[in-house]
Amino acid sequence: MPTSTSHIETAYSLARDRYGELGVDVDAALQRLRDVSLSLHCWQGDDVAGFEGGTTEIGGGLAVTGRYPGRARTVDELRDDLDQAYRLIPGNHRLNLHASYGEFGGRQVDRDEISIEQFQGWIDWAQERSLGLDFNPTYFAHELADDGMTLAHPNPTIRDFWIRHGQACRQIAAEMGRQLGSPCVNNVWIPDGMKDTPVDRKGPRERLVAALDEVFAETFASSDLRDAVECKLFGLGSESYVVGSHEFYLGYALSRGKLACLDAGHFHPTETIADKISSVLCFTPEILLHVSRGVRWDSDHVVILDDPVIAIAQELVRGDFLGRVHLGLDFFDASIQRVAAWVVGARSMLKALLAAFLEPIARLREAESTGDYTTRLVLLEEQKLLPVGAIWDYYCLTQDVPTGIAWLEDVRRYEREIQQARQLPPRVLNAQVASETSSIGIER
Ligand code: RNT
Ligand code: ZN
Repeated sequence: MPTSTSHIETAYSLARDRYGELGVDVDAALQRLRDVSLSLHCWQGDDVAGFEGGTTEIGGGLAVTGRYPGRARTVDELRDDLDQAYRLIPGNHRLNLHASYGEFGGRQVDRDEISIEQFQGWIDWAQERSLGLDFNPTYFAHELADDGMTLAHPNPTIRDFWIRHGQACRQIAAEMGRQLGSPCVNNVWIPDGMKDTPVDRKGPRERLVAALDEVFAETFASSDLRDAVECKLFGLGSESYVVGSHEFYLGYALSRGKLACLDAGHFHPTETIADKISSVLCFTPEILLHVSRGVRWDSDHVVILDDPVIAIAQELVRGDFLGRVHLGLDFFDASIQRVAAWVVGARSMLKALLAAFLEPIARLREAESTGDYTTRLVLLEEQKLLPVGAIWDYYCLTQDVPTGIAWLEDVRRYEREIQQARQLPPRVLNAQVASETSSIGIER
């Protein structure tokens, strides 16, 4: 049985007093949490398949594993699933679209030919819901990306194709930002790299600089568009060399006034991104984070409330960086309920931020600045078991989303009523239609 409202309110009031004793203003923390907007990635809903209708494998060194039934197969299904996810995540959040998720209407529109036409439906949909949109060119799952090179490709014809794709995406993204009145972050990630040790590390990087400069040649208002570039250490099939490495894109972003995108799964397996935030933000006004979870490799597991995520949230809050950091989620797990995956990931990120807003930061700072590292350590340990869960429940209550795990019931109902029919193979559906029609006397 779900916890009653009065229990939640009582627990909240006790918890608030407890935090108050440490000098923490809980109401102010909740106000700050309300202002946080995460960009929910569309690709968790359909295993990064998109709507181009081709049969090309995902490629690009990305891998989605699992066969949980009910994957969204159409734009409408994905929108239904997103609506369901947003209903269960407290706050107002954004949607992050990939270029392969346009409304192509069964037509073959190649990547270098896409335009706002295929995305106006998404903008209208977002407008109705007061959602901001973010965007990504799709440099994978395409025959011209099959050999593992796109913008850094040695063949100028292929390179130019991908440059045109990048340019088209910026036009679309800027128009999304303009119409929605909220800058659209357009994030460039390319898979380019090599499985085995290359002898020429320089050539592809020089080509990539030149190609990116062409992609970014057109100027757009920063109120409409923000460009980001995402680095990576390695991918499947690009284990030995990735053209767009961390140093490459950090240099590119800093020299060209772009946002560096730090993905939590794109560094050495034991390397976390929390410590990078305050360094990079010394030199650039804004960055993009892809909050993800690598398990042994860049596996894009669903985000949970683990130490790396807690550390990211602490850095964002302690450094007062939330106004300068765009927060995107990036994971794709096809082994569990896909709507639940979104909800768990988003709620965990928000929980981490709530915990960070609730830190007794004044006392921690004072201890540190006076060299009292003992008190700092004791306080940091103490705060781990403070009643943040009671504050979270109350936040969910006030935001009109289910508290505790009651949201899972909601997902299960949605799964039964909406997603289950998607599991039926066409033969079964046809047979069903046939039996229904024959029972009312219609000839097949
Ligand atoms: C790939 C990058 C990239 C993708 C999405 C689908 O390693 O993380 O952000 O996950 O573009
Ligand atoms: Zn990413």
